[in-house]
Amino acid sequence: MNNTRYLFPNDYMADPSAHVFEGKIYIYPSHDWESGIPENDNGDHFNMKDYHVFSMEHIAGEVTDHGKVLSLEDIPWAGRQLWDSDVAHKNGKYYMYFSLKDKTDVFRLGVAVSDKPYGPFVPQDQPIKGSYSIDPCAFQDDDGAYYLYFGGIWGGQLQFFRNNKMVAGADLPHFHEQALSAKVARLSEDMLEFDEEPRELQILDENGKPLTQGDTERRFFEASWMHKYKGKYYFSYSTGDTHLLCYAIGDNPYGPFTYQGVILTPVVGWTTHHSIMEHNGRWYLFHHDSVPSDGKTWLRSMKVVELQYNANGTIKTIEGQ
Ligand code: FUB
Repeated sequence: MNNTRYLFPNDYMADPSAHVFEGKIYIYPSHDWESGIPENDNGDHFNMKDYHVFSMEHIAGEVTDHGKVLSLEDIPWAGRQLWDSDVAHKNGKYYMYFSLKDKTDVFRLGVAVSDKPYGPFVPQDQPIKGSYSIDPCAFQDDDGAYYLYFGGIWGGQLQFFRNNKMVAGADLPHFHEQALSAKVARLSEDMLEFDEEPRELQILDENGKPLTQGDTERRFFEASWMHKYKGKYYFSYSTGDTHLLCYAIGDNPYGPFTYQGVILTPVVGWTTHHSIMEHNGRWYLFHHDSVPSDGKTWLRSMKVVELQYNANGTIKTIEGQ
């Protein structure tokens, strides 16, 4: 498969997180809809209220919609906006991690549990203790340990936190200051809590210096994803207002990571968000764009395209348009 393929033309789905579970490809996207809320920098127009799960037998296969698997009204601590999610598998159970504003309009990370990869998922009564911001990615290392990566600036609210606490008056760093970055925490054995205080994930430039806030074409904005290729850890993310999917490579799940380049150039639509998955020895980039909705950035459609590596382990850039 070389060409980009839209996965589900019947409805708007974004932020696809893809995994192989029980021999099938499962996709966990956000569910976009026309809520009529005007666009703003806080992302209020992304007013999602439920999640669906999709599966396919192989990458070119028919896509099955397993229907609604978790809804806002089933989550006791819910305020509004179900943003990006991801799913992990451990000891026969499936754990869906999701981004949601609580009743005070602060983004937290929730977890919901199922016996099946296709749900339905039953939410915990409270968000994950100590969690904040958006875009969880659950990564399992070869020793079985799981790590949760998360964070997003602007509407994702990361700029209001320092050292894992909300700080009155905290905001984005200045142009020459170190950029805010994603957070990473190992998950507890039962997958329901952080097993440690979230750590700052450092992304370094070619001179070993942390990226700065003014370096908008390389610094972290949102959409964390982690995958492993030939023993190296690849942290990929969106640069948000410059609309790139980029990646950085490290030697362990915590980093530091060194910036490498662009995976995907800008797509149609403001946001860009992805996951990377191997299936039958080939690698794939799942992502979204707003072509089918004629550029409406809050109505996105999920896609898949093959991803290729160079011999030195760098990723070949894919054109978004
Ligand atoms: O889908 C809502 C938000 O848009 C996601 O959480 C962000 O990463 C961006 O894709």
